[in-house]
Amino acid sequence: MWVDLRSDTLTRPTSGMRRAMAEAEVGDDVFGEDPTVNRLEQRVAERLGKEYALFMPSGSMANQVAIRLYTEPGDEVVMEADAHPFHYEAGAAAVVSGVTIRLVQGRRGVLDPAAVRAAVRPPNVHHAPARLLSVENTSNRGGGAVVPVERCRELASVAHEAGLHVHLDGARLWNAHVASGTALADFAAPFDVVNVCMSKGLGAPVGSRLVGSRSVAERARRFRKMLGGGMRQVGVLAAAAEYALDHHLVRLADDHARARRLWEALAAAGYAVEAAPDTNILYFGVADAPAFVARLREAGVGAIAIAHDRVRLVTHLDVDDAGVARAIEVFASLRG
Ligand code: TLP
Repeated sequence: MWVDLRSDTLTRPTSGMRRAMAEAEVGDDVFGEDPTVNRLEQRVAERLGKEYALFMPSGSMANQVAIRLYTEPGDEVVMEADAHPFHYEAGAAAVVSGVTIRLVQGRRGVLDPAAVRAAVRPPNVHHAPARLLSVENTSNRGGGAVVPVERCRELASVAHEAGLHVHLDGARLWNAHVASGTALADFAAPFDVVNVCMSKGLGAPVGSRLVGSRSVAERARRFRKMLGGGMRQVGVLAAAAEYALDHHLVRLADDHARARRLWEALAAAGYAVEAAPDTNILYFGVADAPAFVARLREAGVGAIAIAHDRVRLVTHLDVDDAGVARAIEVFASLRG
């Protein structure tokens, strides 16, 4: 039995999802004529309480377009030290937008408003002017931590007062919503623009949405085209995302419960676990993470060494209770 806990991006479309994809009504989305895309855009926008939700091929492109929307070359973007656009987007902000990134240390990936205020420097000829704050909810490298809605509001208001726009990297906002009970629209409200991914916990094969006002979406549509993200009969992907919203949102609670079970078992077995997971991501420390991950793989468990001494596990749609039980056995045997 292979239990793949490397990422929630690994999920394969279920048979129901594949059927929805096969039956999707499609058109050319660059012409704005794909009915399934248009319907999904409206549904996601409504759920997030914004005017528009533009289909994006990936979360990385959504984040990069968000940065491009609010900056010019030579500007600065502020984000938490563990943020995805800094660590995992191939340096795109430097290339696509020509910006510098200012990192602010938070706790479990969650920023402190006072630290953000302190990081935004007053206008001065020596400085790259800060134009955008990017907030990640949940925080991936922060152990899937939920940024509570009050914190989101405080961060946005500090940034807005300082004249910055505010972006939410909500690749896993669905998890934050299910774990906290906070409405998606309440989470999204403080932000000028929001990225939500359908291809993580929700289990769609491809696609994210960039959500904001109609005028933001119109400008984003141009940058999406510029980056080669204008796609044609993309309704087959939108149908998968729509199916995911209908069938895979509430069940994220199962992933969270399984992550918790894993964390408890690892702690009981003496692993150096980090904080108990809020959602579906957990980390533990080990002396030689790549070697340990290789041993796990041999024993049938997929994990990622995200640093020389730190391992990540992620629960998702394709890992059930039996998978978690098996993983727990393997972890126990590698300790013994
Ligand atoms: N995260 C992936 C990897 O890139 C690390 C993963 O396995 O977790 N924002 C956040 C918070 C993300 O975690 C990710 C993907 C993205 C954006 C980018 O989404 P994609 O992979 O669609 O470009």
